[in-house]
Amino acid sequence: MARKKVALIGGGQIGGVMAQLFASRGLADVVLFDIVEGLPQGKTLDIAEASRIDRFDMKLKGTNEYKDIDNADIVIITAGLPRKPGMSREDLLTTNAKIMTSVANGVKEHAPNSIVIIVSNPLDTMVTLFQKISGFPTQRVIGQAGVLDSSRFSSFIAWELGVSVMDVNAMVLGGHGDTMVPLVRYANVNGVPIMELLERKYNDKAKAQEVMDAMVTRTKKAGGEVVGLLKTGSAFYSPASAATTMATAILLDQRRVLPCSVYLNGEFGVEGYFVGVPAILGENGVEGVLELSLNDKRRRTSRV
Ligand code: A3D
Repeated sequence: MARKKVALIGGGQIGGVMAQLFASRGLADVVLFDIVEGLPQGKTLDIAEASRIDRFDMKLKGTNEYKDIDNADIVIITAGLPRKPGMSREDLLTTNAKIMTSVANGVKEHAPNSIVIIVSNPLDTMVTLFQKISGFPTQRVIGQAGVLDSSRFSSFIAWELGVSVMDVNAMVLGGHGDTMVPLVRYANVNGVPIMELLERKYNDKAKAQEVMDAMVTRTKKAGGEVVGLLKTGSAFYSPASAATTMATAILLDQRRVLPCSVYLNGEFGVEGYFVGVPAILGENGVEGVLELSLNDKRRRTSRV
């Protein structure tokens, strides 16, 4: 079987971590593209020089030329400015829309059959813009947000209950920002509803609700919490893990159910928008959408 090729557009913080994850996990050969000369070349050389230590032989190439992404199976886009303290994701719109326009044209020309995962913010707008400019079939255009937001929500639940995060299942749907919707009713520890566990822990319904509300609020503001601490940029380890997990599901045709921003064709009663919903990811990209019932408030806030 031929090796798979992943092209990472944007060799900044998230792009660099992803390059290391793909190579060290033996998932695919990696091309790291950036407009800054030397940056992707330096990062890929640095990662490749750890190959003996981490025991991988995937090829890594840093480049400033689109021709090097030719025939990539998967393209992951992180090109664009990240937030600084005090900025909303929407503040990035004007600059990142220009960047996304040039990236979409480059990907359309050089990797026209690829499946594309977008991470650049503001996420939902960037996904829509990429699809419009590239004209790619919507099945092959996917936004990363829900995998990270769900992991954050699951982590807060695990820390609160003192259980392994591996046994926590919690999903966040909707947009990546104020409109995200952590699904409290469906959150569970190996099938046991979280609210039931919180009520047992505190022996007080009101207190349990207060604790859950605080975790929901922290999840919605989790990106900003990291920005406030780092001061120079936004989260990058966890977004890199999230996008790599989505790409892995596609590369290995795992049909994993992951919350992602995907184009809806009537699912959840929505037609023609990219929305964060549970999607089945496999070798063709979006293989399906899992529908679930939401109450009216959740429907309105998430546009689902
Ligand atoms: P950063 O470390 O600044 O990397 C961005 C890279 O993009 C830089 O190296 C730039 O040189 C490069 N770049 C700029 N213009 C172009 C271009 N035209 N073509 C190719 N590369 C270009 O940022 P980062 O890696 O921390 O974040 C990247 C993006 O992801 C930002 O927009 C963040 O807001 C976003 N982000 C999204 C999430 C989600 O969960 C959706 C989480 C964290 C960050």
